[in-house]
Amino acid sequence: MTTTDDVPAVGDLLKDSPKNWGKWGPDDEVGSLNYLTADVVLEAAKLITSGKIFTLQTPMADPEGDPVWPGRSSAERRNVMDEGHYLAGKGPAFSGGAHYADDVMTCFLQGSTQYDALGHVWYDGQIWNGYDAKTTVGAMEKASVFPIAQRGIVGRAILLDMARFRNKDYLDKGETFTHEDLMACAEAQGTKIEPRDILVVRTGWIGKWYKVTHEEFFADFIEPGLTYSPELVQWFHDMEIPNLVTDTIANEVTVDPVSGVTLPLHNALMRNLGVTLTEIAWLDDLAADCADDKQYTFLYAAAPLKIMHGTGAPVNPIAIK
Ligand code: UVW
Repeated sequence: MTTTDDVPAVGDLLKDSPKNWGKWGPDDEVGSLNYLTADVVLEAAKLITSGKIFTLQTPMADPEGDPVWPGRSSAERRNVMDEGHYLAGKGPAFSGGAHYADDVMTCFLQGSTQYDALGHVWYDGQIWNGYDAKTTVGAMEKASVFPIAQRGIVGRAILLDMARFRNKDYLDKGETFTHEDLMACAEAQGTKIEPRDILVVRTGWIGKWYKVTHEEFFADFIEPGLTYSPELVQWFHDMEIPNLVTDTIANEVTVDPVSGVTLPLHNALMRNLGVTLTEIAWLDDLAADCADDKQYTFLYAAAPLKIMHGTGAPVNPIAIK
């Protein structure tokens, strides 16, 4: 089956791709996060030597706009109570006279630094672990972000600064790299990707959002990122990678330049292997520090919001050195 004369259906592209369905039981909803065992957490804790912490969330509800996928809109926050209400005589009267401010926010759950639910993207009528795609109708009944949020994510992470590795402030539109490039980047940084590492990949792309006009950012929109190959997917499988964190909106080059398929790694990694995807991370401060102290591995901790039935949830991950 093909979607056009030239572009294969994603199911055809991935027909021989490995799957972890059933590996953690028929009811699993957190996938490769199962690799982050207590032993992995204890090993990661040994990387804390200086007490430096970095928060990896990109600001939300920026009045200038948030970097979101085309078609989504920025988070909007507005006050529903503040001193203005009291000045207008409309603030609630508390005994003792206290005043307060309150606000409300509307946002895409995929529209900020976020964890994707494992059921966020699929093909051929099945989501992660083989659940029926009809379980997404109305509200995600299976593989929503909630079980990921309940579990939390803690492990050893490695920053792979692809932008610095390629001597750029940020990678070009549509610029690709492979797992072999990630390994070369790690080597150039004087470190090595270990099995079960959380991969934190910096392209500089979200940093670019703050350096160029929004028109320029979105013109001919195609993000840089990892690009699909059977070898790359097998490498993620063999390395038991639990989580891919990037400073791009969708974790991979927007369209695979070889097959023409859009976002094939969402399916190959997330749907089939259960790799959790974390997008729109703020990595520039962490990267500057890693370049300075040469410590590219650290303890990574993240707890997305416990949004029931969510396709994703905002998160402010923390890297601790
Ligand atoms: C899409 O759903 C297009 O991508 P993301 O995983 O970034 O939300």
